[in-house]
Amino acid sequence: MDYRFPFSAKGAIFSILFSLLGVGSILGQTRDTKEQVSLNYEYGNMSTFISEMEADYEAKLKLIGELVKSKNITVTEKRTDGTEIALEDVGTDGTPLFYTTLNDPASQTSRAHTLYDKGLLNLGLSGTQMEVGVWDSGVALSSHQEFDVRAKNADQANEVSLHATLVTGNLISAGVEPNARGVAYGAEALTHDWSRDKIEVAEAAANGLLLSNHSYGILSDRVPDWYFGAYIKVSQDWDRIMYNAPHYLMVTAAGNAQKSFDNDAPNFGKTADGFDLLLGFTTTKNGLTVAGANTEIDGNGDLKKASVAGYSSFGPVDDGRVKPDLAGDGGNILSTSSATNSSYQVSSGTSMAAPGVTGSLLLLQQYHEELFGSYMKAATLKGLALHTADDVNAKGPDYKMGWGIMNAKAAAEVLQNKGYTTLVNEERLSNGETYTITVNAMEGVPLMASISWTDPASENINRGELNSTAAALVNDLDIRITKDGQTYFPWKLNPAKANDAATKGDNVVDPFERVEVEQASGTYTITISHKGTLTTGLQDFSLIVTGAQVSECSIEIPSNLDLDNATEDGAALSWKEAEETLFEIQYKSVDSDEWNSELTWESSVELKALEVGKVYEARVRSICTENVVSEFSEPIEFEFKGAETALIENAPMFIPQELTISVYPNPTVDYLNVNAELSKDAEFSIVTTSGNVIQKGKTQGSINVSSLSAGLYVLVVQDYAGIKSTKFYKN
Ligand SMILES: [Ca+2]
Ligand SMILES: [Ca+2]
Ligand SMILES: [Ca+2]
Ligand SMILES: [Ca+2]
Repeated sequence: MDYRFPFSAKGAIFSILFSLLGVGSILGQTRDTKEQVSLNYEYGNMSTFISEMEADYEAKLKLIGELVKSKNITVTEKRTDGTEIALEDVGTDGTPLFYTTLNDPASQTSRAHTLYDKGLLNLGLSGTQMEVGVWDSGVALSSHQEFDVRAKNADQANEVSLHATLVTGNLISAGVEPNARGVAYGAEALTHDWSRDKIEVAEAAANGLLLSNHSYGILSDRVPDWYFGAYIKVSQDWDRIMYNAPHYLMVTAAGNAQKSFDNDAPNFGKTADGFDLLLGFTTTKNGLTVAGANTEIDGNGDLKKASVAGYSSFGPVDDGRVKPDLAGDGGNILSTSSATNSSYQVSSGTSMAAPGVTGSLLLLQQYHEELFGSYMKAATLKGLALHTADDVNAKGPDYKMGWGIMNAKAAAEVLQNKGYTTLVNEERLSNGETYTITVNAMEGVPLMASISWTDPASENINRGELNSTAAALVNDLDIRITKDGQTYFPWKLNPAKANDAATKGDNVVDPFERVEVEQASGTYTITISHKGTLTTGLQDFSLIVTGAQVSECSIEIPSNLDLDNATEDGAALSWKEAEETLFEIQYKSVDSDEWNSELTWESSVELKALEVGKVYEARVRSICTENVVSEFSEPIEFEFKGAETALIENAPMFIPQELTISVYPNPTVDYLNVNAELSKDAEFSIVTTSGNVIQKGKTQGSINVSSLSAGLYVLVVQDYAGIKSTKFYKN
């Protein structure tokens, strides 16, 4: 076989060596990694903007003072149901804008629990040493028993808030009370009150903050109707913060105004229908707006049922973008209360749905750093969440739950299979440029490609026009998939028919576009281009592709491992060759516990420095990416005697490779049938692409796989005739 580098092989070798040698990255968001995140930020832009916001904030304080005097307005209120309200902003038209906490009438729903130690994916993720920002009506009760020293009062606010404590607990509670364990239960929360929120976030983001949670919003019963769905100054400011700090993502609760009757002039339907209720920073282009849902998840982490919660505010925003972006469970969440250091409380609302999503996103950042040594850009993280959300109701997005229910398990699997069956690429488009890539579809699963980008803040904000359809989008990128003259378009929604199912076509409003090819087969071209002129000259974007055979690599256990020949200098071993596959050969003397390891793209290796008279064993495995590996083959044994070296006969490990297997149907749903001559002692195991055995037993041809969650697996069958593996897809 020729020595040749497959798909990005040099990088792969380097990173594989890196991880195999255990030089693994430092866990968590240490100072170094935070600096790394912010290394490429343009400090000038952010610090100028922070100064502007500081001046703006001082002016607002003055304005609020005058309003309070002249109109006898109450600045802060605490209602009997616990809702906290404060006058924090003034609109461009002079409207006082009150912030309100969003509780109203988790981890399972977002599938974050599958990422924990002993979870379905068993990734050991809990957010340890990761930081998440919380802005709320006050700071959390940092002395609560669930927080150890992990909840920090980060802006010296005096007000300890029940709401902030509930939100923070939902994010990081250790699980002293197991039913109240937070989604990222090892993470640190930097808690802040909502005054000066933009300024504080901008400073933290410039220093590497990745995520912040905002379970509050503008009070909906005190604004003119044109505010609903409008892209206003607040939306612009937050988009500018995210544009200047491209690793930072803001997560906001959609609001609980669905039944408020507060918008008398919605852009679709009647007031009572509940559409067009999004306000303020929930209408940003770059942030993630979370709806509340009621869900049912089964033991495999698969979504069984989902409906939008009765309180959750619907979109659309006036320019027709998909908002809210996605949904999480906000119903009856048990969390930390601020009453005492050991008290708890159940609450509901999009306030509780948002931290479930924020915490899951934090775990995905932690996972990405563990796998690849760096954090994702915010556009990549958001794109990943929207790409992998469980679609609900009609196919495609809608204005109630966006792209569907957050699925951290599916998102983690995309990262795990990167370079094998998925692509997660951070790219850049220059003005006038087109980006093209061809991919081979995996049979039996949909081919899906999406682009996500952090768009520059729009210069045009709404200052009072009711239901203005002017698009806030600045750089209009487009993704298409083509094959044999046929073009597949992305999803789009029509705000004039807000209750209708999504259609496919040219999307001119969203900074996230997803294209799907249902029965994909063969080679497809993915093209990314842009309309008009890129105002900034270039636009970074993140491309995610799933359901593709990115690498021809074989994830199967290498077969026919054998002793080729031996000389005085060493022994040569060989095995069956495979395309684009890196092999790891391990060998050791049988009286040693330490394996020696060698990596090669070839199907043979020469072992040197062997001691005459010693008995050695050797085994080999396939490596497709650093995270997609096969199990090791059964070892072979030989006594090294120079040219006289021979395999040790009757070694129980050496089995002639005569077993051939194939499986059907593939993809399968409930049963996988094995086509092979099997004895009654034949055994099987099912292995994830990252090498975890998740099911094993005896088989004589039919294996019940109904309990597996959807995804790619390797079936390993062992019988007297040998051991063979093949991959299959579970739908
Ligand atoms: Ca503050
Ligand atoms: Ca849908
Ligand atoms: Ca509107
Ligand atoms: Ca577009």
